[in-house]
Amino acid sequence: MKKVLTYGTFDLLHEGHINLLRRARELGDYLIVGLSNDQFNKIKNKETYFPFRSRKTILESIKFVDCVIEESNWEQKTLDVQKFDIDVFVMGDDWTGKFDFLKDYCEVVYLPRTEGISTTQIKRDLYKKVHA
Ligand code: C2G
Repeated sequence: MKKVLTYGTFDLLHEGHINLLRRARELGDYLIVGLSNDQFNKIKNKETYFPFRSRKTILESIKFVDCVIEESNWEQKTLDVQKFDIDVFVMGDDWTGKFDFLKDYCEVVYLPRTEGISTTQIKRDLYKKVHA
């Protein structure tokens, strides 16, 4: 079984996230998602609308996702790749090059981001609507 691993915050889930998860899953037979917990999002300077528990429930309901694990630090990836016997590590190409150190353990694939959508954009657009 070819196992794929990716990480993210996946707040205010949108089509860009789904496109990433679908393409990641298509690179293998089983997709594990390392979901950033609330403490790690503070380290990433990311304010989330939904707490970890809700974001986990939402992710687990997606047909492309087979398992959700917790992401709590920058250092866990190498361990996770070995622990879960990962064949392919996938991230959006805004991360190109950042995780090449994992090439010693598995294939590393950076997929083109979906243009024109982001959680930040959603928040900005909603703010404008409410304050127009
Ligand atoms: N993404 C995408 N297209 C978008 C928005 C996001 O392909 N329009 C991808 C990102 O490149 C990432 C994944 O969806 O691979 C999740 O995005 P975020 O939740 O923003 O994740 P991020 O904050 O980049 O966290 O250790 C890695 C980090 O946890 C990644």
